[in-house]
Amino acid sequence: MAISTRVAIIGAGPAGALLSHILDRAGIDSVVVERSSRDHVLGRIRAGVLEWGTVELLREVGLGERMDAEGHVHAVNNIVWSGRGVLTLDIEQHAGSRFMSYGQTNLQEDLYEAADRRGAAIHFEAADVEVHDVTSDRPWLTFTSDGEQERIEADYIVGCDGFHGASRQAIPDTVLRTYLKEYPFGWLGILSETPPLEHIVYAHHERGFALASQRNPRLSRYYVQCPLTDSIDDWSDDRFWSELTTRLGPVVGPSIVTGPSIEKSIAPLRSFVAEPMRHGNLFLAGDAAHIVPPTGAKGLNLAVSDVFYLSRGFQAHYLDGDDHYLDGYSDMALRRVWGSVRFSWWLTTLLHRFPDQTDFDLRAQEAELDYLASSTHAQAAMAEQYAGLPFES
Ligand code: RFL
Ligand code: PHB
Repeated sequence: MAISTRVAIIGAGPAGALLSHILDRAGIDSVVVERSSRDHVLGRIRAGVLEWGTVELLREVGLGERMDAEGHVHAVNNIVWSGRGVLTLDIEQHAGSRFMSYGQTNLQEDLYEAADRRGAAIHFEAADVEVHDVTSDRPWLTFTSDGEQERIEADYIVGCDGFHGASRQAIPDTVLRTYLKEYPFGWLGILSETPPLEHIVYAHHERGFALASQRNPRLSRYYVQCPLTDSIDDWSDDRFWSELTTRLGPVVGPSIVTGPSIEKSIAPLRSFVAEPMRHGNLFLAGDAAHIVPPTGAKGLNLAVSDVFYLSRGFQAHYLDGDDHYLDGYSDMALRRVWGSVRFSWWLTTLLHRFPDQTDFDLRAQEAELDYLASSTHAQAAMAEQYAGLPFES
């Protein structure tokens, strides 16, 4: 027996779970298939910074309560380099909006709790997901659950299955254009149950990039740039703290409260875009269509803006018989995607140490940072992009 629904969603990460949540509020039924177990998805430590547009959207769809109680609202972030003082970038002053520290893990918990409350159809541990007939009026997908093959028929299929998912592969090579840039380093990230610094601090240092971030008043998140060949076994806690405090420099470094790490992982950095984000009745959203290096804190926010555009399109289609948002989805989403891709690439290039970098390149980076410190125009441009470009109407 096939399951029948309006929108079949592949992947229950933030993009897929949020899309099914918003559609449900609009009375549009959907079914979600997720490859991993619920605990596995909830155990992933990822993003931590929400743009204000993301915060407002989450509030609007009834997901704001815990976020507002536990999230930390910031008006500024800090940048340090060359052992100089701290550049405080006033995002609120320049861009007119603030941003929030709230872990993706917490948002994912909020999404699953909301899904439980409404009895949402999420099939976890769905193996071998394949999509079929995406250019027909009734595309369908198959998956295996407990050894049984299942089939879902839908009006639309949405691939929210991340960078390594199955949905993008269903778009023929003759249609799909991809753009990839891989950076020659990764980020080693740790979580520690220690009080964080008050503000987020980005550091450019000749030994490499570092970042001090946070999850809540008792939980800190820190990153250092490392070679891709490193493994977490190369990084004892002592080595990590020593490297982090050195890179944060003499003004900020001594303020770090160290303690045992409770999570440690290395992530590669890449920029990737797949165009178009629609083929027939298959749509792509979030990391399934694009990846940014985490330096600009944009990945989760882009997943949310894709879902905003797409859910608006489905509502216009089902409630008003109007397809112009669905038809414009790929172009509209990609305009915002490329804005964030460009910003994330720029900030990554500005703040990291590249293996083949010459002394000239290093001084040019420092000169650009000095310019940022001295020019309110440069600060305004950075603040506007960090705060997040507006959603198109
Ligand atoms: P996800 O979260 O990867 O979820 C995809 C889901 O699809 C499932 N899946 C499949 N399901 C069924 N069949 C298949 N064949 C499947 N293949 C995969 C997966 O199990 C998974 O559950 O994608 P989504 O929903 O698009 O969300 C994107 C965000 O997770 C990602 O962009 C951010 O985490 C990126 N990111 C950050 N973004 C921000 O906006 N602000 C930040 O501060 C920020 N920091 C970060 C980050 C990512 C990082 N890493 C680990 C790359 C920091 C780091 C270190
Ligand atoms: C995080 O808190 O995980 C974080 C913060 C800022 C970034 C990237 C990640 O740019």
